[in-house]
Amino acid sequence: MFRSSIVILALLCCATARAEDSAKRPNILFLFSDDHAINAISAYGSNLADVAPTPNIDRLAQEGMLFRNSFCANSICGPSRATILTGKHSHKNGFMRNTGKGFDQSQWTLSKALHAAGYNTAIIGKWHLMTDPQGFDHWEVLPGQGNYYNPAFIQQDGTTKRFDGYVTDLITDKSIDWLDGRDKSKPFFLMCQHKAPHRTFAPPLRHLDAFDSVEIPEPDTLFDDYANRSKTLATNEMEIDRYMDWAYDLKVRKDERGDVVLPAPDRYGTPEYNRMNAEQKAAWDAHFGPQNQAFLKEFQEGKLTHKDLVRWKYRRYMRDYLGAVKAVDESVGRMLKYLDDNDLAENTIVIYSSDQGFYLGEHGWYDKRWMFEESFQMPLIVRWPGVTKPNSEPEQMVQNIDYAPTLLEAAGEDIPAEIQGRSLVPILKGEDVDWRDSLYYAYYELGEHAVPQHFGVRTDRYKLIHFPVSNEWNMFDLEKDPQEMVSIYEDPAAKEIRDSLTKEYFRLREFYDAPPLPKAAGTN
Ligand code: SGN
Ligand code: CA
Repeated sequence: MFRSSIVILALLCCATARAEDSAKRPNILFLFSDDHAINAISAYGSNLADVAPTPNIDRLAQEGMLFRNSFCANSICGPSRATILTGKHSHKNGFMRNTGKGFDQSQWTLSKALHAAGYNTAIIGKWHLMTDPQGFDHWEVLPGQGNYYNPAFIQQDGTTKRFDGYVTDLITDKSIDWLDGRDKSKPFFLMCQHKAPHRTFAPPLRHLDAFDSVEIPEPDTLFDDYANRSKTLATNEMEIDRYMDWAYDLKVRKDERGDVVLPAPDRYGTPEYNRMNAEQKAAWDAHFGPQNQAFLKEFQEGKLTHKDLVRWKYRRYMRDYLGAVKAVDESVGRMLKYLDDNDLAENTIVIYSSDQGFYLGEHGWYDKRWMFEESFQMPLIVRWPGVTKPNSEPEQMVQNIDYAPTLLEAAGEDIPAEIQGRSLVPILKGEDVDWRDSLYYAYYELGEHAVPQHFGVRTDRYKLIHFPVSNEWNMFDLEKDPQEMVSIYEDPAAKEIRDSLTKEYFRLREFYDAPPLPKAAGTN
């Protein structure tokens, strides 16, 4: 009897010690959006951000650390998410493009590792990796790209259920509900992942007119002529001018147009509008109807020059995009408030990021994919109370391969040797750390938006981009030419830096064990 009491006591002590340990392990709240450019986050500072502040994301930056030199490994949705989950470049996790067989769930992932380490894990919102999520106690995800209005969510039992409302609000409600009902004996890892502000850039009804009366500044490169760089820049299909769809992106429906024939394209119809209920349609029509009529009249009367037309599209695009961002920012505010109200803020790491950057008219574009700064950059803000110095901005170049090892170390777990990224924990702690001085980039998609496969290296000052199919190289001095308008690859004065960057590019390809490059066109 006496002996068994001792055993029980010892077991209890052990369990208590473990419970205390796990109480100390930080919760992780991963707030993620889709296609949110840093130029649309006021904490990062830009002309645009001045007219469209993001106070809640900014609060996170003021209370935490904002990474100015944060980049993705492959600027496209599924691949970025696969990299975050695995800590590896696309060629190592197998998810190289959005199309294909889907994410290989037999491999190591951050969610499985944190789950095994005793975390209560969940993912809610956009997933986009095709195979069902694994390593999550709870998941509820959008099918594919998902919808903005009255969206469907795939349930864990495999069924799909449609919910009334606006997608960003629903993802937030569901995230808060999960936090409320979670297993409170464990630390949590919640990935709250928005669809917004992804194409079709649909704002919530409450923000339809939020930017109607502000002057939206225009990027210097809106009318880029694509000279002095790879010839593939001019053959892409992501220009606002030629590739924004009238109904789908620009919200000018066919049934509103009468006999007005707009310049192509006009491919998609109006999927979001068709999902709305009568009340939602009425609010949408009340907002867009009169504006569209005024525009169509001017257009029909021949009052708009080609540049006027591009500017009109740009403004419509930006108002809608920024309206969608405003709701994401409100979501961040609600999530932070939940942590405050529930005494969770102190022991929770909060991260704000997005799968890649996005063109907000720079180079005349929307969409992402290119290794140019606007889409290569990824927002990254981390608040870890007691660890990150408030309002700090580290210099180091970081990449989404670093997220998984960072969160593992934060959770007190070992980092598997196969992981290619590095833990950011020393940087978060403000320690002096011997860090990488170059990043590797690889883009593999073929098809939509006609951006060619390309690969490259970036240092703190220079960038080298390799287009193997057209057998071209571009190089930029980011200090002298931050908008990347003139390649200096052929410039004899840049020979030394070109040689060292080329060497570094091939070194990195070897270091990350990259697969062979695609062949030049016309060769086999
Ligand atoms: C969709 C969009 C594209 C976008 C890709 C990838 N077309 O296919 O414009 O580049 O997603 O975006 S759409 O007609 O379906 O809107 S990603 O963020 O998922 O990678
Ligand atoms: Ca994306």
